[in-house]
Amino acid sequence: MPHRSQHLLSRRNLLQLTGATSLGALAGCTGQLPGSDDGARGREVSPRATVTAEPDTSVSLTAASGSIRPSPDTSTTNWMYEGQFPGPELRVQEGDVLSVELTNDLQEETTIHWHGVPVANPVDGVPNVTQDPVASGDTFTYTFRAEPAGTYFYHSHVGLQLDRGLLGPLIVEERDPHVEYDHEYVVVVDDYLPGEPELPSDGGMGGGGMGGGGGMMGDIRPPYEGLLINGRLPENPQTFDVTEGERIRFRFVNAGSATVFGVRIAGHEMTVTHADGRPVEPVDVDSFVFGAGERYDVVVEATNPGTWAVQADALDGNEPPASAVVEYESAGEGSPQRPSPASNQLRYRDLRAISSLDGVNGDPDRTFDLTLSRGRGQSYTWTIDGQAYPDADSLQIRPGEHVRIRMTNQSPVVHPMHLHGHFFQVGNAIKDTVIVPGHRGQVTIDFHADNPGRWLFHCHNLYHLDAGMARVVRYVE
Ligand SMILES: [Cu+2]
Repeated sequence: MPHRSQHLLSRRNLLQLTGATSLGALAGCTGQLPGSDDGARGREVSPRATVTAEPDTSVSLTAASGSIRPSPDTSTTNWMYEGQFPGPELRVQEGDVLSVELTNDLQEETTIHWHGVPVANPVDGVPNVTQDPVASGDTFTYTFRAEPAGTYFYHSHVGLQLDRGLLGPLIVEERDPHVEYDHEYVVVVDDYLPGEPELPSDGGMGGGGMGGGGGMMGDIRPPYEGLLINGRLPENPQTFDVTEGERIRFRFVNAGSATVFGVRIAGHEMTVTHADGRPVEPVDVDSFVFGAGERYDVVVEATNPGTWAVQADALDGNEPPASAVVEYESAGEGSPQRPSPASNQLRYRDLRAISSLDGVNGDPDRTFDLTLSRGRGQSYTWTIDGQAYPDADSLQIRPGEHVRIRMTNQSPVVHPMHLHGHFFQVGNAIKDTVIVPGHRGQVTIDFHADNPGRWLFHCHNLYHLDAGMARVVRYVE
């Protein structure tokens, strides 16, 4: 990271000088451990051991460079797993032990993170936090019990590799779904960046800036050349075949690196059944919005024969929407009908988890008040309470605690915040990634400290993460 020493200095100065915010934050920290700095004061709690049982499913994933063809006349070099983009769908039954041997055929180090799955800490895939990165030419085996059921995805957690194509869906099937459906499709929505991702250069407010607000606090969008559904540009859409009378489950994954998508299906209502893989009381909508790292499962009743577009618009970009097609058996030739404007969009407060999260009733044992903002100064940095990871204090918690994190977003752009290793309660939903709206948006999450280790808590906008918007949540005793 640039400006390491300067940064630490400025942070200390900030703590001394800007009483209000910092003191407020500390005061809100009930039961603050002695020394919230990364000193050696709290003794670290050992993580849960990784599973040693024989795997039910064993998979090999080789990360390597290759070429993709998102449309017939577009071809670029990408990084991917098993020569596929998105990577192979991994599908297991709830409770199964999954073993994945990663082989690194890239020229640089890599890891795999199992986004949303509360795995044991040593296999969480965060470089230099839970493991040494896997060097070029090396292998590393991730073994974990796949639970709870849900729609997840896996991706590299090194640098900007996710935006280079190192991602794929992970489906953990429930043994007893709370909704009925006849069959299902996985829909991976993504932003398409040919070539090597780069952090915006210093200043971060030059040409091409966008993101609502602009200026000092605005953001820059990577030079995306389109939006994808299952690796395909809109001129080359995938077709989902359906038969009248069927109920179809769509598992939507936002695998984008810097895009909030608004999703609609023309001619059909969607019944949202799962948020971030967790079952919710079914709620009918005509659209939903999701940030990088979020997932929604919906069930659609095929009662309106024809050819219809599945459409995902970038809310923060102006590329043509990512598209796929729902086509009834009976439909003739013809281009798909586009969806009507959204009139009944899903809101977080519509989400009610089917089963509640243990250990988060009543008052929290510990509360963190965290401010999300753009770093001061010239370099492109994003901060949590003025600190840019890795030059940032860990958030220390104790096993068994009910932990609350209150976030306030002092920037004009949204931050989809993701906690590794735990689900959290937000409103009446249980999720692992939540959008904190811009312009002083506030979101409070509660979780139960039931999975010891070091867990990254970060913005899932990959560029914000890479520019510092992360902290390690660390279990101490
Ligand atoms: Cu962010």
